[in-house]
Amino acid sequence: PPEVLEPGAMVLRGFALEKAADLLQAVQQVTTQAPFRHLITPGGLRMSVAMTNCGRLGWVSDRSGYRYDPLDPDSGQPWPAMPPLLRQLAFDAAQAAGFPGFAPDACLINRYAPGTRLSLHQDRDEGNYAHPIVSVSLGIPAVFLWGGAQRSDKARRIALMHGDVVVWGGPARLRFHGVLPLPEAQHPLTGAHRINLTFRKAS
Ligand code: MD5
Ligand code: FE
Repeated sequence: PPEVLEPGAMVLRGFALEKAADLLQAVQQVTTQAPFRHLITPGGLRMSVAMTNCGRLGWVSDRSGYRYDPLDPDSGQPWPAMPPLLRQLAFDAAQAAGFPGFAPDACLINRYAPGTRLSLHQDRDEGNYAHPIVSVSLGIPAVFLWGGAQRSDKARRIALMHGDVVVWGGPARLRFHGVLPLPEAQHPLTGAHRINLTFRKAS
């Protein structure tokens, strides 16, 4: 049964488990076209999470700010198409969480190595906050920080394991959130990495 975090936000434990190996193979196809890279924040810091994208739009950051861009700035080429397996999983997870018809146009792929963290932030670069966000965790486990509407609100800690899917919609869509530094660990499918797929309708 889904774990409801608050209305609109739920954890679907193991929802991606049986497709995990195929999902990771599709990610590998994407990364041969658009390799993982460490983006620079508008403040000039190198992000510890390595990122790439697939789909019509990709999330990028540089000294000029954050944006969704149809072109990979490293290659000048469009991002690789979203593999149908990924698109379908996001659609199915959103539906299971009560958001039928989810049609993501952007899939951000985050790679965490031991020590990598994602500091508290909100996802505010999308055009319409009525669309949910679907997040798929693969590889070594992580502790997700789930805060409130204000950065200073106390954050809950949620363990996210290989195959877990979280859907963030409704009032939960704009919560502050982050990921604690990843521990040293090994997973048979990803080695010392956590891979997170974040599906969004960006425009
Ligand atoms: C991750 N990525 O585990 C997370 C999964 C990012 C990011 O946060 O921006 O790349 S997405 C988690 C998320 C998305 C939207 C809302 C909320 C959480 N939330 O309300 O907590 O790499
Ligand atoms: Fe986020």
